[in-house]
Amino acid sequence: MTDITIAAVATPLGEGGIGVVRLSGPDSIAIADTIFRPKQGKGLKDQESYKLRYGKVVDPATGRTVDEALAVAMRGPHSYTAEDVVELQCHGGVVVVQEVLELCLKQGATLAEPGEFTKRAFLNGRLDLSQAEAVIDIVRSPTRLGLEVAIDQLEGSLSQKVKDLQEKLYQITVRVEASIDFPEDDLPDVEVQSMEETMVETIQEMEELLSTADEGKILREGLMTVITGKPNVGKSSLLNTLLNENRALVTDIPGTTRDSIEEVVNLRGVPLRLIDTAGIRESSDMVESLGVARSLDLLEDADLVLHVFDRSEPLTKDDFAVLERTENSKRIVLINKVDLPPLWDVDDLGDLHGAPCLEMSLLQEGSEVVQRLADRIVEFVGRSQITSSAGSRALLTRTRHKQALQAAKGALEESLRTLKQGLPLDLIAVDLYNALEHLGEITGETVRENVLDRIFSQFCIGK
Ligand SMILES: Nc1nc2c(ncn2[C@@H]2O[C@H](COP(=O)(O)OP(=O)(O)OP(=O)(O)O)[C@@H](O)[C@H]2O)c(=O)[nH]1
Ligand SMILES: [Mg+2]
Repeated sequence: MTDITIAAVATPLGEGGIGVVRLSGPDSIAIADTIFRPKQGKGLKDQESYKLRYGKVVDPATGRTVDEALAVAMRGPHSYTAEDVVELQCHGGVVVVQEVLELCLKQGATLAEPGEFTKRAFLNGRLDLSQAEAVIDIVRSPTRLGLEVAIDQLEGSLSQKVKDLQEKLYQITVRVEASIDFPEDDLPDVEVQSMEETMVETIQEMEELLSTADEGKILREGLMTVITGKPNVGKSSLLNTLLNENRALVTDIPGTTRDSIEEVVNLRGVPLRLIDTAGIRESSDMVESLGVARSLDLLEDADLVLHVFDRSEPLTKDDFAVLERTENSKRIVLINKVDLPPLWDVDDLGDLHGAPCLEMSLLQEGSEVVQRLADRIVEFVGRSQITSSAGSRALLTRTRHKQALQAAKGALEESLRTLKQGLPLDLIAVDLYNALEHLGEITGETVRENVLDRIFSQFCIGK
């Protein structure tokens, strides 16, 4: 455990009912006692854990009252970080919480880095890494379903599944180690066969868990859905229709949207991170070309592309240029403005490689379009699978988990091959240890410092 005591504002910056300043570390109670004067009774040092005290926060240098507040001490290991923690609940104003925080820093606390409280909970063994990651997922969850998955992960659904896999690998490793001293030929066939069976079974279980990765990622982050097309086809109208509000400017002037606009919509339980972008065309206008460049970047990262066309205007090379860009993406083709006389039909778009195609009039249909599009999107992500599974089984929610599990599976497959070839058992043991190490990356047993830093730097300060 560290001897540095950290402090941070734990609530969002702004006006609110309360604002919480949080301390964690060996001196948190002593530091709090230098600035908190309880109305009655003794300082926090002589108070029971978890007991809320009413009093004032006072600058010890000047005797000036900074705020009235409630204070609570939570002694380690029974606290969020497993260290001594104090929370000062002040009035929720920008200046007041900042002043209370500065007093804590003057009295010897160090400003916490993003996610440092949760990182300490992990380093002190109160949470494993996948559980610590779930904390940030709870804070950021885009929908209720996403929240359920995050809560399950915090409660250990993924950790338990990984532990089960580790246990199986340990069992095989123990048997391999025990047989290493035997000459090759003496290893009974039944023993080899039974090891093989356990390996095959474990590989299958790993595959099952791997198959949850897409679904887990969508629930955690939302499906990154980029609306694209040349200018003036109705992209912003589509965003507004899906949101059911006038979020983006809609005009009949091509090039209205300059910068991308992102909003989250919940489409029958599927969280969509819906991004309206600048219409793509060659432009001499500097701002517009910057917007177009951003649109193209977003297309690269999209999980799903909604490509909008205007059937009342002739197809141009801009339409086909975008089509070419999205050739390798999952895309849905939306042919808009069918209330106007048509100038082309869908065959003119050429081979769409099986992309679903929908004709619509955003001007006339409104909510009906939403229903039809929702059907297609839900089909696309296979939501029946999502609702039935979320909340009841372990899901891989991050690319990090997926990569580690893939590596573990690869190592285990290698050891199976080695066993089948009748090669020396110590070779098998090496691969098994590799597989165990990769599994340990998910729960954080074997993870490197720089990976930890990367994970926790995504958190907010005070979490
Ligand atoms: N007749 C008709 N007009 C539509 C329809 N959908 C959108 N429009 C009109 O088309 C024009 C352009 O719509 P926007 O939603 O701003 O188009 P955009 O693709 O976002 O355009 P940029 O931001 O310039 O790229 C507006 O005048 C809309 O009212 C439709 O289904 N039928
Ligand atoms: Mg627009």
